Amino acid sequence: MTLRFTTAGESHGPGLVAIVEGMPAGLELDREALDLEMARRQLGHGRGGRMKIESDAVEVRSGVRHGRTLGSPIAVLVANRDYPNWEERMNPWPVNAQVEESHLPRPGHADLAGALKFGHSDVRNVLERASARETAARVAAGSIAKGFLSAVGVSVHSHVIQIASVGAPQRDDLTPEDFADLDSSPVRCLDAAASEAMVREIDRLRKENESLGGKFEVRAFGLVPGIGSHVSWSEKLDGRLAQAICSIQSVKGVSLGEAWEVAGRPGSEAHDEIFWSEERGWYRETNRAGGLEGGMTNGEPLVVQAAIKPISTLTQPLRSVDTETKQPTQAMRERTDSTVVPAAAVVGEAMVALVLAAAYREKFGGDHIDDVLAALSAYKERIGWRR
Ligand code: EPS
Repeated sequence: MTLRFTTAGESHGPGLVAIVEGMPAGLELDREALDLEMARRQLGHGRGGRMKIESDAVEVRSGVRHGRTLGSPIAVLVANRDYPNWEERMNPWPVNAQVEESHLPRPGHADLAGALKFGHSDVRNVLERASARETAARVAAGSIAKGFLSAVGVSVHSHVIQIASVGAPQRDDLTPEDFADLDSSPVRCLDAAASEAMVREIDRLRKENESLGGKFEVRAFGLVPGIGSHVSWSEKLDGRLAQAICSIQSVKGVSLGEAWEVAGRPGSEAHDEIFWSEERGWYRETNRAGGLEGGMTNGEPLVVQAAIKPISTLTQPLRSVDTETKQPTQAMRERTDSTVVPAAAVVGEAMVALVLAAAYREKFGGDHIDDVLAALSAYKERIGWRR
């Protein structure tokens, strides 16, 4: 048994859909927790006007009854409240109106390659799906994965570690409790001084018609060793996490543990020495590997970082070419966000949760959540895992 999910939906269409397949039956889902995840993705200094329109809520259409999963596919809907303003332009059916096409692709966006590939003269047919609005559906799916992970003792958290050139100090000692009040930070950064500097930088660059990128980190706690596998490339958890994170709109780089730092260090300072004690069982005193060795979890917290490029919709557009006339022009100018790094961090949590939940489903199987818990408990017993 694995866990699969897919999303559907355009940014200004009627709404978004996610289907999550492979959850065990009997898992209790918390409706408020689902809606809280959706709201967390909408936070963050630097969002644009659209977030004042949307107020995302998950509507469960199947797979759950009276708060518990049935073991059948779970379908969720997230409405686009902006749709009534776009009903002519985005109607699934023909309309009695002249709908203007967009021919001005943005550098850095899917616009040009997507229009060429799919044969669209209107680049809106590409940008509507490429839009990061789709991540609302991922967070809906991820919130279900988080519900499953919580039952197996795993929690997933994120924080922003850089916006534009403003970085936060690196912390190695984080625990789940450190993330408790993080959503009250306007940029979801754990360091108060860096947080203020990030807000100032967003305001400064926004006035200069610039967009901003940055970095976020996702950490997962409570993992047992041996999730993922060393035996086949497609089962290696490192690769699965990298794919999931890099599939998030605007993410251009991913690092697992201290990847970029250890590349420059001697081997003796690159790894995490192995210890065992009666009280703790297996443990490490460092976590340079970010909880991953040989494509598997090693029982230490998972640490994943992502680099995000600045949004490609600019209020002072870059040079482009009109796809119809082939004349030089400026890229399209649209309502947009200045930065999405705080929101992307929440999306990163969802993607990590979905990858981890899938790997747990593969390892422990089970049709009912109690089967999963029994298999997990037997495994912990066999390997002598004491955490
Ligand atoms: C997005 C552009 C903006 C963002 C949107 C992603 O939307 P609009 O074009 O309607 O102003 O607000 O993100 C969301 C709607 C969301 O829910 O995250 C883009 O082009 O990627």
